[in-house]
Amino acid sequence: MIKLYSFGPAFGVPDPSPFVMKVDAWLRMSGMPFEHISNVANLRKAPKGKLPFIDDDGKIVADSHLIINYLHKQYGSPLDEGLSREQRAMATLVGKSLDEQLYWCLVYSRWVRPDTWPLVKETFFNAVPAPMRGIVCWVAQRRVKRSLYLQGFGRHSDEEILAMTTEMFQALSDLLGDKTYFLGEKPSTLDATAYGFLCEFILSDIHNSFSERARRFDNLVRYCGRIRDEYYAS
Ligand SMILES: N[C@@H](CCC(=O)N[C@@H](CS)C(=O)NCC(=O)O)C(=O)O
Repeated sequence: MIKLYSFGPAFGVPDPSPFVMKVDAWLRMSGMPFEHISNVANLRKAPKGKLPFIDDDGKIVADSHLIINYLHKQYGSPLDEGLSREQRAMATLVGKSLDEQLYWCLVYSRWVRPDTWPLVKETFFNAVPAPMRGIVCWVAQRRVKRSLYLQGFGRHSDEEILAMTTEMFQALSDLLGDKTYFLGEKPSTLDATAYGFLCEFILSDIHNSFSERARRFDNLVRYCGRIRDEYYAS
């Protein structure tokens, strides 16, 4: 059985990583059996130092995009069947803009904002022995802030990042419209990606101005609820 290496439930969702959630949703939507191997210590085993990665009977594949490509090639999937070349192209580009832009919005909203960082600290670092905890948290947050700065997002103001994030939600809401899934009545890989990200803002129990903005888009809220009910009921 496919083993999905993940962090494990946090913030009221099955995993705090949108990339783990993307692969998880893709596997569920494709009807492929899999099991989670959840532990933050998986990071130490991760071939690229990041989660998720999978172990498919000894074949290790890391990175959500490469995992999905591998699984699609290896086993096929009903997702994306019947899509036109234009739909596939659009889905690839939209999916990548979530991976490369909305991801940093999420990271900023959790790791930098003083209203959410205490929760993140408690969730990820409570197991660290008390005398070490302060320094471990400080180093971890500094590393994330440095990544944000090098990526470029860390140079924007809070207001600018919130506005950019809201633009992403608006674009997703407009693209979804009143359809059941982003490309029609059937789920596609783009839905696995979109759900992976949106559930982190909309269904998580994090309450900050970023998640509050996402929750203003009724069709996105209904979309997340629908996918959760359909694929995560048991
Ligand atoms: N491109 C990768 C990104 C994965 C990624 O950034 N994972 C984050 C969690 S959301 C991670 O493992 N971070 C740990 C670290 O950087 O130490 C993918 O699509 O899987």
